[in-house]
Amino acid sequence: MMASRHTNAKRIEGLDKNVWVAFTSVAADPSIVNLGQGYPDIPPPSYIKEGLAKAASVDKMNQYTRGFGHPSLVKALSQVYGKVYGRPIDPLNEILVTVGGYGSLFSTIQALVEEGDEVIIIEPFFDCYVPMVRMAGAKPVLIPLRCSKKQFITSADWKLDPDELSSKFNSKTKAIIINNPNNPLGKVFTRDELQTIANLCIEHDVLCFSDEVYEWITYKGHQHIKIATLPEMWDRTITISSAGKTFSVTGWKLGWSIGPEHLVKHLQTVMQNTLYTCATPLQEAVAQGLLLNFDLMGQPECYFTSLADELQEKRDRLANIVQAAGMTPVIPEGGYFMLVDVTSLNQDLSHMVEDESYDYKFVKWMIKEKKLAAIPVTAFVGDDSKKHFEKYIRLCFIKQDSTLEAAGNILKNWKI
Ligand code: IK2
Repeated sequence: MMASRHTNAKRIEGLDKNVWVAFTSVAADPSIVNLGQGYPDIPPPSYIKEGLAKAASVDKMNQYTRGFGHPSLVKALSQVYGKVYGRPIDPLNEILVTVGGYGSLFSTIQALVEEGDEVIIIEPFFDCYVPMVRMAGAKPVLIPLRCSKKQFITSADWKLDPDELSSKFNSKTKAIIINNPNNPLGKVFTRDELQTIANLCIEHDVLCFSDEVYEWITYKGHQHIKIATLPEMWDRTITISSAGKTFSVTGWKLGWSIGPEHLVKHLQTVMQNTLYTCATPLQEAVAQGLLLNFDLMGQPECYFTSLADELQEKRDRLANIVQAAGMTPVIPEGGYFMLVDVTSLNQDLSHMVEDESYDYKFVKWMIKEKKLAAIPVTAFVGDDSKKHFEKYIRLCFIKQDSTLEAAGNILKNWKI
């Protein structure tokens, strides 16, 4: 065939592989127990579903709404986050509503990162950060969290080396992306850790993009702190969150970025020239859900905190199942994923010829032979760190007890 001149644009060169595209097709097979992609199989709160039905029954709610965020949603967000940040949030100028956490990350990076810039990303990272930085023409600069403990590991044992972090900042550094709580590790950054990052941002005049889609999901003894609330950080931080994660409705794909007007106005420029607006009834339903829980804040029924209470039991249950099967879990402080070290299983995969990391082979083998799906952890790191992460898989535990039990039965009978 003649070489076509219709090749891909350079900005997407080398970005064709994607872990979700590769591994989510298994979700369609009902014989597989799926602890892979991070979506709940527990029902979302009934008021959120009812709120959507009610919104869609009003004629005008089925038409376009304000581009940067439906008025009732940005108002509800400013109310909830005004309380969390301890400062008034201007609903029209300091918030952008867009398509999911993905859309928030994309509009942030497109709006503020320039060709030739460097962007620091902490490993393991949510996989889309690197391709989004590359699409903006910038260079991702990676730094790993490291763990020196061998037993009884929690996500708190994974730490940044402050000197190594400092060495990554230079005159080309435009931003650092943090994910707190972290996916896939579940790390919740302490105030001291955030202060170290903040000090470097201030010293080098660097922006911070803080992906906090799991902001409400932290377990007992751990507090989620917004880096934007540290001194001098509001003016240089965009904080990203997601309705999908907040209300267990990942299929709704609504997200928001919050930050100072002088930054958010550029995200709004990206929004008005790409997607323009998001689905009106979904925004109305999320607004009503936020207001309902705003009134309940501080009470046990508030979904912002009750979901974490429910998930803590599931986390502990999965950790016990994994340990009983002879594997080593990394107990997460937040989020709804657990890393599991599978080294001790000594699973021989030398018959699998593909040129892939051990974890990719392991997960493919486990799906086929054991009917259990997970996500390989090297999807969340750069090439240089693969060797440190290839014996880990990621399990998702926002699942019904029956799903966790089915996974437990597979793991219990592993050696048979
Ligand atoms: N940021 C992080 C850290 C996320 O985890 C997600 C959601 N994706 O998770 C799926 C998985 O890891 O299995 C996003 C951003 C994107 O959020 P949204 O779904 O609202 O676009």
